[in-house]
Amino acid sequence: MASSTATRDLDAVVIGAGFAGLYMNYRLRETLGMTTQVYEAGDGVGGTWYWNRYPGARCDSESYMYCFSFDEQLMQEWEWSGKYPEQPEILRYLNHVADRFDLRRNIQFNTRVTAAHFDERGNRWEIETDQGDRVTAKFLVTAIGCLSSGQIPDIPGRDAFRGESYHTGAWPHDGVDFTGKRVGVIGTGSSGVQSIPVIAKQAQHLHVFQRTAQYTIPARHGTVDKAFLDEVKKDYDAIYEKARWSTGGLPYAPVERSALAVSDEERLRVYEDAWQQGGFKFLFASFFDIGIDRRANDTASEFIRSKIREIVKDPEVAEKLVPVDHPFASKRPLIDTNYFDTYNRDNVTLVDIRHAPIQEITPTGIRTEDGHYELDIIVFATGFDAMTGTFNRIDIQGRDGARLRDKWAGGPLTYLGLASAGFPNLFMITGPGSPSVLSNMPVSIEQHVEWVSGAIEHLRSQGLDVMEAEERAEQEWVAHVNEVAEQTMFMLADSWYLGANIPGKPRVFMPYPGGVGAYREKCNEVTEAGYEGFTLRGAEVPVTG
Ligand code: NA7
Repeated sequence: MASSTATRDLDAVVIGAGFAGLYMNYRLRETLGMTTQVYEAGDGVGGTWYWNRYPGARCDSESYMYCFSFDEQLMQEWEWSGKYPEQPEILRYLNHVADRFDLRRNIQFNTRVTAAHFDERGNRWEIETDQGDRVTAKFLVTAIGCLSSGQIPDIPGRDAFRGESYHTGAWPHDGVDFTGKRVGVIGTGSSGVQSIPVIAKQAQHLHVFQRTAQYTIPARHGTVDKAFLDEVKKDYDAIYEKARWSTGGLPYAPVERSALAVSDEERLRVYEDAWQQGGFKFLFASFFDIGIDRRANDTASEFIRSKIREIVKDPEVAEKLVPVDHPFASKRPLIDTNYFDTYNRDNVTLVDIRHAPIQEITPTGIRTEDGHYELDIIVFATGFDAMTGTFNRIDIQGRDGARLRDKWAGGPLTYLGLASAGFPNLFMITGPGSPSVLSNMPVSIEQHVEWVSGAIEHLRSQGLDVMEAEERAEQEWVAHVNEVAEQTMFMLADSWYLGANIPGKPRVFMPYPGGVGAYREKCNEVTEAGYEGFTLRGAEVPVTG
């Protein structure tokens, strides 16, 4: 970092103003009374929900669970309109939270943190932004999201296209008018599966360029059942508490039956019932072993395949849509509304780019090995450099000038996804190595924010200044994450969980797949043991936790 002409010395800097950054700001400023500066790249709060404004964008967690639980009144007052929260409504919710707790006054928008270097002499982070800010802070908290660095594949001719092109994760605020347009969507992950049915209704013709066929479960989205919501609100704390100790951060009762221990008829009945309920319940409320036993998984995968063949009328198109190269839930499970049905429309064509890959983007469309498709608009629903991409875009240097991106060159190394050895007083909200993307995010975010504010409070109460993950604890945690991942379906697909969507990215499973309940227990044990695995020290004297 250039010569130290920092203008402001703060207690804490938070990067990002999505769910995580907003709540971290609240805890640091209001609970701990610290001078805090939040930097946010967008011109408003919302994070993921600020950027991902593509048609059909919504969350796959049911709305009553996709919110904060830290304030009883906030929980009671907010009314969701749909079973699943749609992007505009989530953004309204987060703006409401920002207003309600007056959180904007120390957020600087339109500002990206470009560098953060730890100065060992003063035990402070020196932080720079693209707007020329230079500040120092005792604590640095990354609330940068797990899916915030969009990736547009490096297809030859990419910049030659003369029509309009958009990435789903950087969607224009005024929307895109597809009326009368020939549209191509590349990608059939969550963003593709959500947007394709909506775009199809507007476009003159839609070509979907599919590399990997997907399993997706109907959402059964609709207006929210008011009577159900009223019941939830009577018992909200208990419901949320159940989610905190669950696997995925949702309050569904754990199932104990195995898909292999029931008759064929019973299994079909359970799947059919779960399919009708829709959403993540198909995974969490059918059989416990779908995610961990290949033979159990085969029964679920086969059930979904049969549904695809039933829904899609043209058998040739149906076969292209049937996933055969990976088991269900080895990639992020998808939740859709009318996705497979969309391929019954006359104005929708599925282009199988697994067998005839894209060769180039031309000024007027996309050329694959079997032809040229004339297009007016290309939508890149091609995903993100997940979990580590946004860290790598910031020049983070810890002790001895060591760079985080160098340390993570072979895959992210963290202790609990909260901290990384060599980077004192840097805390990560839902960092790699924590349940994060495998969970209902607000539940994981609240747990992390509260853990971090508890740790900072502990330091303060002990008259200590610095907290740093120990290398041994970090190595053991990373080994544990891998060991748990090996027992799941996750290792059997090329997914962004493994970094497989980014050419050259090391193939390492990044989130913690042991469940939010087990993870919370581990974090609590660490705290109760005096922050075991962390070194806590004052300006000079180390205290090993
Ligand atoms: P995803 O889930 O990473 O999906 C990206 C899609 O784009 C997926 O179908 C990819 O195919 C496809 N893709 C990526 N690169 C290419 C290239 N080079 N050529 C053709 N097709 C490509 O991103 P989403 O935005 O949909 O979802 C991200 C998460 O947001 C989601 O999981 C939720 O957690 C919310 P592939 O499957 O790799 O063959």
